[in-house]
Formats: sequence, C-alpha cells, structure tokens
Amino acid sequence: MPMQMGFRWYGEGNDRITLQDIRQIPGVRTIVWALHDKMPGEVWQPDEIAKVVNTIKAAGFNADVVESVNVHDDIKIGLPTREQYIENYIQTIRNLAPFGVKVICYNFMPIFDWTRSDLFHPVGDGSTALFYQKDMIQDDPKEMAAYVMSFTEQYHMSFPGWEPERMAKLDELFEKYKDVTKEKLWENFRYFLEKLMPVCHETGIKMAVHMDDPPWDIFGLPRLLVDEASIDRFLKMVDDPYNCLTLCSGSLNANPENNVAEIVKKHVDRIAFAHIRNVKHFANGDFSEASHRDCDGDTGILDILRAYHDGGFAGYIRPDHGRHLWDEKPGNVRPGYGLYDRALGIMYMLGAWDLMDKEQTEKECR
Ligand SMILES: [Mn+2]
Repeated sequence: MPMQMGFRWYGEGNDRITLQDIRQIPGVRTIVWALHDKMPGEVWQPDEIAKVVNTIKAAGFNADVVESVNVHDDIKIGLPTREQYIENYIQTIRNLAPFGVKVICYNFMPIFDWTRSDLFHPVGDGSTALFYQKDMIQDDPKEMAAYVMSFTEQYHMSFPGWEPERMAKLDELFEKYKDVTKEKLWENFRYFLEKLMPVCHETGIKMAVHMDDPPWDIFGLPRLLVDEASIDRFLKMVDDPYNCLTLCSGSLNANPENNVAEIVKKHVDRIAFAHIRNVKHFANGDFSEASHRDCDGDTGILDILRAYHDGGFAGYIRPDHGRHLWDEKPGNVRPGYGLYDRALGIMYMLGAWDLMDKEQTEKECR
C-alpha cells in the first residue's frame, strides 16, 4: 500500500478549517484527529469517538490516525496509580479499534509538550511562524506556561499538552518529577509499552511515539527521544512491530546535528507516521519553522522524502506545522496549523513524490 497523505484537524467547533476546506487539497485521504477535550488518563468512550469519526468518514476521509492520546504524568513518573491509567489507555485502544484506527500518535515528554518562545514570529516575507529563542526557554517554566496560556485565554483556544488544568499545578508536577532521572523515565516508558503491546497485536493498532520537541532537556526535565542513538535504544527496548515512531523531521532537526534522512533509511519499517516540517537554524541556537520547500530551511526535506519513497514507506504522512499566511493571524488561526501553508506543503511533497514515482516507473519499464 502506498503512503497516505493526512491533515490534522481539531474538530468541529474547535478548528476554523472545515473538512470541506480540506477536501480541496489534492491527495488528502486521512484526517488526523483526537478528542481534544479529554484529559490525559481519561477513557475515550465509543459514543464520543463515533461522533467525530462518522463526521470524518461522511466527508470522504478515513480516520486512521489519532494524534494524540496523551499519557498521564503518573505513568511517566511511575507512581502506583499508573496501573489504573494504563488500564484506561488500553480501554481507549480497544474503543478506537472498531472505528478503523490504525495508528495512535503520543509522546512521552514530562510535563510539557512542544515548546516555543514565540508563536507568531515574523519570517521576513510578511508571514509568521513558530520560533524558539534558546536563551529565553532555558529560564523560567512558569513564564513559558503563562505565555502559552495567554493565547488560550485571549483566543479561547486550547493547546494539546498545555491543558490549563495541568499548567495550574506546575509546582506540584515539578515536585513529583524531581526524582525521575532519565534512566527512570526510560524504565517507566518500557513498563507502559510492554503493557500495551498485547492489545496492539489484538487490535492491529500501532503505537507511534512522537519525538521530543525540542530534542533536548528543558527546565531540568529529562527528554528521551532526541537523536538517532535514543531512537535506536527505544526501538530495541521494546522490539515489536507495533512499537513504532511518529518521526517528526522538524522536532529532530531543531538539533542541526540530527540527520533525519539517515534515520528514515535505517528505520523506515518502524515509522508508522511521518511528520514533515522544515526548520531554519540561526547561529545562536535559535530556530524558526519554515515553509516545506527544501531550500527555505535546513532540514533536508527532499532527502527525507526520497528516503521515505525509496524505502517503500507505506505509512501515514502529514505536513506538520506551517507558517501563518495572508489573512491568518493571532485570533483566527491555530498557531502552526493554518490552512494555507500546510496545503502548500502537501503540494510540495506530492510534487516530489509523484516525480519520484514516475522516475521509478520509467526505470522499471526499461
Ligand atoms: Mn511533529
């Protein structure tokens, strides 16, 4: 089966972009979705799942990929209460299976999800993009949380992984994580996955962990999936075809040392879901997200696409973040998730992909 192009959609009433808008982007088959009002640890109920999936299917898409079912902090910390939360996670997997879900994207980052210092940073051409100012993020987690929360309040918009309920308890969370070393976090990760693998085999659903974003420790919190060596370790730790990656090119390439195309070549069979995002680096360690065009950033988008294509990638792929273009501005666009730049990104990726298909076919004919 060839790769399937996807588009992340936040759901009716939670996303200004409609499924009808997405229908007009050539090549999109999969809607990447979630129940965004669920707290980590809650069971996703069949009637709640049905409502969203039926809407997606009625619009002519499949709902094969969920991003994300978030993992409760107690699982990451390794508290006795993790048993119930793991049970709940397993129940959610079972509840998703009858709806045709094939891949669950999640992350295993302590406390914070993706982290940026500016959500609307001018790129220089009139558009804006997510930006990371390295020296700002290192200092104060509360300042960071307050900044992201200010968008939540101002625009009535919630961000996955930045639930106000959790952010209100930052001191408590940091206290709980104080003895969680990197090795302890790896061990808790293994414990979680080993409990999940039987139900993954039973249901055919792959667990696909997202890279840590950015790929280094922040605020003294350990981060695990940051480079090729840690990805190797992760895949070996639970060496199971249902233990997979959401390989995020932009997350990894925030560290310019990472060569994403090489990782794709090495592990294409264990990548269930590909996030394609371009990043531009600055000499002081700051980075800005960029258009998908190869030469607009430093990620090596064409090399990555070629590695997927030539490796026979048959998973799901989506443009990750995009810039905010034209009339997209704070208040009318979800940061990183506007319509236009992601649509342009899809056309860029499909352009490259179609050409590679054509080259291959012609080669085979000779
Ligand atoms: Mn990503």
